Amino acid sequence: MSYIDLNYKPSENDLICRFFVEPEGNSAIEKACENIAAESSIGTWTELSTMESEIYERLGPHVFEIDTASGEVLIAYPSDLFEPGNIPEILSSIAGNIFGMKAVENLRLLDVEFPEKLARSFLGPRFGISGVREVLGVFDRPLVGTIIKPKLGLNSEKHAHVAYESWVGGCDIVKDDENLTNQDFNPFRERILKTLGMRNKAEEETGEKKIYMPNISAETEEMLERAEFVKENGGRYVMVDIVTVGFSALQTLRKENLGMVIHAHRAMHAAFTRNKKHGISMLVLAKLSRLIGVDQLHIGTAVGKMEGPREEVVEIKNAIVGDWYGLKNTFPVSSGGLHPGMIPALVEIMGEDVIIQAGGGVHGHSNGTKAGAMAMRQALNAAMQAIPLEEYAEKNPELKAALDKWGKP
Ligand code: CAP
Ligand code: MG
Repeated sequence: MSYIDLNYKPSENDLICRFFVEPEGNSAIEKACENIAAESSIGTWTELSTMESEIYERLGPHVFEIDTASGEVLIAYPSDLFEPGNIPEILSSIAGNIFGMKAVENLRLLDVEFPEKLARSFLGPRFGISGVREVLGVFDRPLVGTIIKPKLGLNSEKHAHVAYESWVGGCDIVKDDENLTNQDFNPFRERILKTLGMRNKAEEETGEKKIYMPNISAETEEMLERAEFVKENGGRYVMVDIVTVGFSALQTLRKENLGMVIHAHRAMHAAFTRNKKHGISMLVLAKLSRLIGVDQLHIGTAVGKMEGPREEVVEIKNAIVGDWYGLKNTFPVSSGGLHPGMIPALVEIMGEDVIIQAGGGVHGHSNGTKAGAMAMRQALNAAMQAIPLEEYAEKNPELKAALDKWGKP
């Protein structure tokens, strides 16, 4: 029973995977493809006395394209193989055992095209870009955010104060760092109360809506309790480390539908997205995140400290903002190694529908957090008016100090 059929034309009900396949040793790519198709669906390493031709016909995938030069392979899977609404099951099929098979030297899941029926079995984002903009009342520019730094160590009082300085300096959004949750030096519930109090103060003083994104990442039940606490105390957002909490926990959080914006941090993604020959692409992770229903997702910057070339970041952006079976879109977040000098390049790459976050690029400003936040907003104002930063800095000393310290890319 072969799974290779180069004449097969996928149906609209098929789920289609694009893989990069490097067979083991000198074995033929076709042999690797047979193993991948079998192990990711109905078969195993050997013929089965229990296999029925009806099962093979009904649920067997089709390897319908093999590019031996590039190693790219397309496999169409009957959607009946997959449980609607169940990300863990889908991944245990198309992104499970196959990565460990000896039949492949390297294997990378590059992209997945979901059939409409399967895609619609997920909730998708509750807010999407337009919903987030409604919450903030900002419609005509990128949003500017910061991450409280140092990553860990500030007590809740100081955390709230740094957040206040960031907001009054001009940040729309302040978030916890990905590894700040409920440590003794900064207990979660204490931090929430103090920081939301400072958010309210900053809103009164600036007349602008301000957002605090507390990191609720934890064991699932605890995570839901923390989300409830945030909501009870006037929070509008939660932040979650989607890879380390897991897809099942993320689906539970989205199903709870607490009415708060879900900001997705992707810490640990690079353990499997970075190697261009083995693992799972960030594009796939981004599509899964939108299906499950995150409203905002870190997708890279192309210009900052994290790896991820421009074309990859733009491809991911297009995948989470584009039309997709009527699912709401997900707000792209660019963060990591950014400072005011990088904003024009970032806006040119990402357009207006982007959330720009800088941690060190705000709190590392020579005149402190408030000046750093001011410099970010000044750089954004300049970029939106297509005024060169150096010219804009002549009348904006905070931006000038940032350019003096970090320059432009
Ligand atoms: C950025 C950040 C974010 C990264 C995550 C950090 O801080 O808070 O977690 O942006 O990377 O901890 O590095 P800086 P990505 O602004 O000081 O770099 O967005 O690529 O997932
Ligand atoms: Mg961080």
